[in-house]
Amino acid sequence: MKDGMRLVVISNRLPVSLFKEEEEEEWKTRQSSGGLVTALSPVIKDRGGFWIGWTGTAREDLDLKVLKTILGPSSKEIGYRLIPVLLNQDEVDNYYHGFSNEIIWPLFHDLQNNCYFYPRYWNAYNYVNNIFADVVIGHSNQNDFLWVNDYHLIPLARSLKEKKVERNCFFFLHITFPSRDIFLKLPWRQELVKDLMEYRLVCFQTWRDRRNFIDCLRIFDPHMKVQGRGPVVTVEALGRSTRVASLPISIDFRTFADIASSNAVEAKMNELKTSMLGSKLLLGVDRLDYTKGIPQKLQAYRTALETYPHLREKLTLFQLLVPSREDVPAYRDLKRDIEQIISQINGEFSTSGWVPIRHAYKSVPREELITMYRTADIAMVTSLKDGMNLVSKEYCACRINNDGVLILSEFAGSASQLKKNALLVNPYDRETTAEAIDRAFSMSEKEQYNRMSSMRRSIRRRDVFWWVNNFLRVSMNRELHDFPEREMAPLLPQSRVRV
Ligand code: ADQ
Repeated sequence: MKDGMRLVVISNRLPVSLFKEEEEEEWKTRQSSGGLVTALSPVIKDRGGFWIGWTGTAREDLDLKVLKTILGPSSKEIGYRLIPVLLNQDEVDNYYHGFSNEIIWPLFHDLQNNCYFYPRYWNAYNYVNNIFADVVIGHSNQNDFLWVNDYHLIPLARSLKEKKVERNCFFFLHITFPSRDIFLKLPWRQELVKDLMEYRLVCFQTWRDRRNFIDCLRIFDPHMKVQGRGPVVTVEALGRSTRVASLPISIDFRTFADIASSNAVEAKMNELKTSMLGSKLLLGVDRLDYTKGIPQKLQAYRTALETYPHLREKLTLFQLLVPSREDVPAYRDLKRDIEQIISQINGEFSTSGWVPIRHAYKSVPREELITMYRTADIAMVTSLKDGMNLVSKEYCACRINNDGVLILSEFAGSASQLKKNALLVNPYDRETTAEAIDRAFSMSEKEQYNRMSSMRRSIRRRDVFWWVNNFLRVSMNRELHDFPEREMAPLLPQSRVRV
């Protein structure tokens, strides 16, 4: 390990969540789903390192001795250490449900009507970032590479600085950065851009996000300077200088493709195909979130069934929904709306032998998900806005025969990479989205092959390891091989669980 540098990932949540079975006392852990975990886990696992994050449960509900005994074996099982941050119920309500999920998440996805700009949320956001800073200080040293992830932790570098602690902090924003007209609605807008400038690198998913950030900075510092060209530039603004980059996240392409070609998946795929009784499969896989455009997808499918009657009984929509943020009212409302639309469409179009929409509301094991990707003739992503969207890339990775069609929202970050070969749609435009469904349904094998093989090449070349390598390179001129392989990162002597 060069210079004793360790890879430390910091994010709101640890990559495992704690849960209890109904009527059972014993805590268990489950690996979390979600883009960030999917993307980073293979990397830390293979290269050593540790992960700092909140346990996902309020500390009032946790027995701390038990917590240590759960996280120890979990760390061993997943191959890297998990360092918990403990938050009480009030902090969870105001920092997580409040500032993160009711301000930044909707605002950055252009849905300002879903925002509640309560000052107590802002105070809790800063307070909790201070708690994270204390845990970081207790477990890391000056040599470590601190990779801070996402919008929950924007003030972390500033918190460390205020505590007069020097750390190498680099930031990646997984969600989009909004245009200035939207961003300016935030009461704490200047504070947030200043906080981002405290990192040595601020990295976005796409050029568009980076351009939006630089546009916002310009409002607060008209004399700002941008030096350089290409994916990484140096920005001098607000009395600080930092590098600002865009680097699209990706997936572990090879693992997805390998599992997709396994005998087990092949067998399950055949079973699933038989159960489709000759109908083609149109697949949706989304976290149940109002940014994913799920009602829009269902309505476009309804329009397709109305406008193109030959699709009836010949194209079935399977919508997989992973439960998410169930404590937030907007998410509960969305679930209800989706169920209503599904039952209306099924009521309207079902025949004695066919139900147009099947759906499942659960997180499914990876092999099952990959079986769905392999079986689906068409995958459809209709995000109203999305930082990247890993589902679109996972679907392509699993199409090992270079067939299948991807219908992709032009508002997903992955559209900038896949726009030539996916069928791009504006999910607000129901008629043209329905037309894309019909076009995908009738696309020739040759066209499918040409489009899919090209998308797969691009995703294979720029997989998650490419993403991590480039992030390390632009951050500190490091490569993945500068970090140890397959070895648990040693903890510092002063390390302890902060209780
Ligand atoms: P997310 O909003 O969570 O991520 P996305 O990129 O689509 O969105 O990732 C979702 C992940 O969950 C995928 O890896 C998918 O396989 C998995 N998943 C979805 N439904 C599932 C189910 N029912 N069962 C099991 N797994 C399921 C955020 C940003 C995105 C960005 C990622 C990564 O909002 O824009 O792409 O981070 O940076």
